[in-house]
Formats: sequence, C-alpha cells, structure tokens
Amino acid sequence: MNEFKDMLTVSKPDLPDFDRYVAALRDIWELRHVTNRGKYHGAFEERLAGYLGTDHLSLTCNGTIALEVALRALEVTGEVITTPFTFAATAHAIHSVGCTPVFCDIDPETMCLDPARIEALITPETSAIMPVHVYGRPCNLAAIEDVARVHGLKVIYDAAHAFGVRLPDGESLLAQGDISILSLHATKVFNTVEGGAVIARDEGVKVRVERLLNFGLDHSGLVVEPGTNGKMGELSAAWGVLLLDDIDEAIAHRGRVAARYRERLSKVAGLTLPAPMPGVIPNHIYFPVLVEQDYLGGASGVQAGLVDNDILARRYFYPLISNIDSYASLPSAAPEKLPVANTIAEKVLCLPIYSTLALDDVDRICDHITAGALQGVARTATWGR
Ligand code: T4K
Repeated sequence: MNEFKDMLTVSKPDLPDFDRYVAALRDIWELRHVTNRGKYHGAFEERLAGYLGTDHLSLTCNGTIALEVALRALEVTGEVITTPFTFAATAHAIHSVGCTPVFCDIDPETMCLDPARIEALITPETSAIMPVHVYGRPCNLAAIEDVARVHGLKVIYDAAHAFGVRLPDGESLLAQGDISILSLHATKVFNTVEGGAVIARDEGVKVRVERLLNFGLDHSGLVVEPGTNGKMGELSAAWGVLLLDDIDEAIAHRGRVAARYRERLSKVAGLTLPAPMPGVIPNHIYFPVLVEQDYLGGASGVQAGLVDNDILARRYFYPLISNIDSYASLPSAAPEKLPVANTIAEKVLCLPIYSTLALDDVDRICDHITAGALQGVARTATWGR
C-alpha cells in the first residue's frame, strides 16, 4: 500500500540518510543491545536535550505515554483543567490515569487555553492544569503560572507540537511548567517514527519519571512502585540521532512553505491565517487556516475540494474532543461554555506542510483553494478536477 507517497498529504515524515541508518542498524545488530538504554538511546537523549536547550529530558515510546507518566509522576488526582482544542491524546491521558478532564475555553489569538477562564473552573478536586501549545503556539505562560501558584496546582504542558520553539527571550518553550511533554511521532516536525519525551523541571522529578517509564524499577532493579513500559528502543533512537543533523534545514524549508502560503492566501476574503506570535521562533509544524462557512462550503467544503485533487488536508482539531461521546456529557463540555473553541474548530483546516514539500506544489494547493472562489463556483459545490 503506497497511498501517501505521491499525494500531497498534510504531513510527510522526514527520513534519515538511508546508508547511515543501515550502518547504525549494523552497529546495533552487532552490539545486540536493542533496547533498555543502549548506546543510541544515551547519545540521542544527550544530543536532543542539547539541541532543545532543556535539562532533565527523558525519552519515551510516544507522546501519549509521556503525558500519562507526567501526570503520575506529579501525583495528579481528581480534576485536570485542559483545552478541548487538541488531539484526543490530551484528554485520554487524563482519563487513563483516573482523573477527569475539565474543559476550558481557548483564547482566539493563541488558540490555547484562555488563562482568564481557568479560575472559574477550579474546585476542591482540581489538582493540575494541562494546557497545550497548539500548533507550537505558546500559551500565555505567565498568566497560567500565576493561577497555578495562587491555587497550588501543578502545570503539565502538552508540548507535543512544540519541538524547537523558542520564546522571545531565547528560552526553550519546552522548559516550562512542572513538566512539558513532546511527541516525536512520524507526522511531527522531528520524528523517531514513534517517540516522545518528558522534560521535568528538576532532577528529582526526572528520577521519578524514569522509574515510572521502566516498570517502577529503581536503579538497583527493585520494583518500588507500579510503573509502565514507556521506553524508547535503539532503532528509534538511532533514527533520531541521524535526523537531528538535518533538523535546522527541515525547519527552514517549512518556514519557506509557510511564507508562500501567507503570500498567496493572506488577502483572500473568507480565509483567516492565524498571525505569527511576536518574537517567537516557530517550528511551522502545521499551517492552519480558518475558513468562513460561505467560502466554498467552509472548511469541510475546501477539504473535499482538495481531496478531489489528491491533496489531503486535515481538520486538526475537528470535531472538538469535548464533543465526542466519551466526554460530551461532562458539565464542562457543553458547547455554550466553549464558544471560542467550537467556532475555531468549525472553521479550521490544516494545509500540507513538510520539509520536502516543493513550493510549486504549495502554489498548486493555493490555486485549488482560490480558483473555485475566483470563478464564482457555487459556494457549496464540490470541485471537479
Ligand atoms: N498531544 C497532542 C496535542 C498531539 O497532537 C498528539 C499527537 C499527542 C499528544 C500524542 O502524541 P503521540 O502519542 O502520537 O506521540 C497524527 C498523529 O498520529 C499524532 O501523533 C498527532 N498528535 C495527531 C495530531 O496526528 P493522524 O491520524 O492524523 O495521522 P495519519 O496517519 O492520518 O497521518 C497524517 C498524514 O501524514 C497523512 O496525510 C499521511 C502522512 N503520513 C503519515 C504516516 C503515519 C505519511 O506520509 N507517512 C506516514 O508514515 O494522527
């Protein structure tokens, strides 16, 4: 099955140089140390922390386990205030550790959790806030820290999208909160096929995180608490070590793609492009566009038109996670309590963006998006080829 190869898909994974990866595989083959903190795991963990500018980083098998382990390491219980405008994994991780997600509306500019609305949701059961730097756009960190400090809450940032993002003062966005987590899934800016990381505020939390990632075993091999298996293996770590060599150029090309989309689409009536955040060094992980309902049938109409032309755009994040059956009956999930998130989710469409996307193809995508409108195609029409 090769359905993605020749299509313009919302993302395409970066691959390490084939010959170098085969050489690393041969090395692992000969060492016969294939998982459980081998040579490549150690090298990758160190280099990744250096690149990201973070201390206390632990590699994981994916971002979802990283979230669950973060919640466990900080002994979070009861209710966790989070955003509905995110991937399912955020709420699922909260649910998986026996807590209840409490959905809080988002800020229309950052599209992240609105700090002004957190306080009204705090109850005696609340023990943590889990904001998401959605699309790698930083949350309002200072305001979130203030609320957390006043109410004695832990802060776990779901920074799955935030690889390499720097704040205006040059600090890593991943070095925030009590813990931040990263996803290194194939569809992300930087990947290890499957993978993730937990970035703890201090060494004590990191020790606990590493124990929980390894069945609750301490350094002497004794099981001291219930843990899970969240380790990254050597094949993924070797992939990561090699890809790090190319990451700056990969992000730079994504920047060129984003700039071309802006040039082509920013003046199109009916489309809104979220403004870049002042001073933030972005990673261009996604390119979201908000589509008005009367523009070619809205986000779903534009998406269908693109699919007709072998272009797979994705509606990250529609439907809102608060509206799926598993969570919709929660009091905080009522759509009237989440007006901004519901409005943005209705309009959002993420266009293809990845480091091997040619600028000619970006033009082709923009032509498809704008041509129907320019030709006065009926607003609900499906587009032909
Ligand atoms: N928190 C947040 C905020 C997250 O967004 C995520 C994950 C997590 C936590 C959890 O992290 P992980 O446990 O996943 O590490 C993707 C990813 O599976 C998921 O990692 C990601 N967020 C989510 C937003 O999107 P899909 O279902 O969209 O992937 P898929 O298979 O449809 O692929 C998307 C596009 O990429 C396609 O158009 C084709 C292309 N593709 C994909 C794969 C897998 C390829 O060209 N080759 C490939 O091998 O979920």
